Amino acid sequence: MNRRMAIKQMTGVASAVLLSAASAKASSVAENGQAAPAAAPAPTGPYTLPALPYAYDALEPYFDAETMHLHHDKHHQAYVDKLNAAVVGHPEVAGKPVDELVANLSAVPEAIRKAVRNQGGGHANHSFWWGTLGKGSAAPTGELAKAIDAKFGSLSGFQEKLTAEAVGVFGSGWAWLVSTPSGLDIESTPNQDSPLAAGHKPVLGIDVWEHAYYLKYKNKRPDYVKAYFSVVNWDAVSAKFADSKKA
Ligand code: MN3
Repeated sequence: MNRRMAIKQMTGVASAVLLSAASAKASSVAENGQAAPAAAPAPTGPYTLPALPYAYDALEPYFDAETMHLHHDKHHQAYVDKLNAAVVGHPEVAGKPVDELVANLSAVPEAIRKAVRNQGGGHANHSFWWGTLGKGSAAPTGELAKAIDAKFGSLSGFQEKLTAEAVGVFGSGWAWLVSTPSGLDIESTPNQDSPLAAGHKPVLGIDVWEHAYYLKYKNKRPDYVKAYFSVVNWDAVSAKFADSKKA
């Protein structure tokens, strides 16, 4: 093969590649006027993002609407999307409620256990959390009010202890009030670990990931934790405690 022939052949290959790429694009566009997706679409289930049970600005000025949009629509959605991607090909896992998965991680196949712990934990924790927030209820009621007084002396005693726990979390995580077989307790979990993994039922929690507060409170986590106590839906939290005592 002389040099001219070699160049002609290479040019021909290059042209053929370009042509086939162009015709593939043309044919995928021709069907419905839209470009075909490059790969299989991301799964949209079985787990889904629950709607916020109030408006995005319902917790202003304590939790700002922009943070609520990002936190719910982007961060929580990402946990759901990644959990759905993780359980593809694992129907024995995908059929279970997410709380059940994070409560019993050892039953999850090892290949996807870390993803379920992190993404499933994120989905479980946030799904719990949105329902415990709201304005307009000033204090716990019923059995929870009694249990908090018995354990922490008073509501303010409880708030002091939970604040210390939340401010003390190193890096990303959560501080919780949990219901355990031996009563109420305060604890924290790193990352998106759920108290359910230890057999503890969350009654109330504070998300101390920076995505929960950085837009409004910057590096001042104590200010955010203080604001959190103005958006606790004590009626919902009291109901969570009552539920935790059942079964
Ligand atoms: Mn969060």
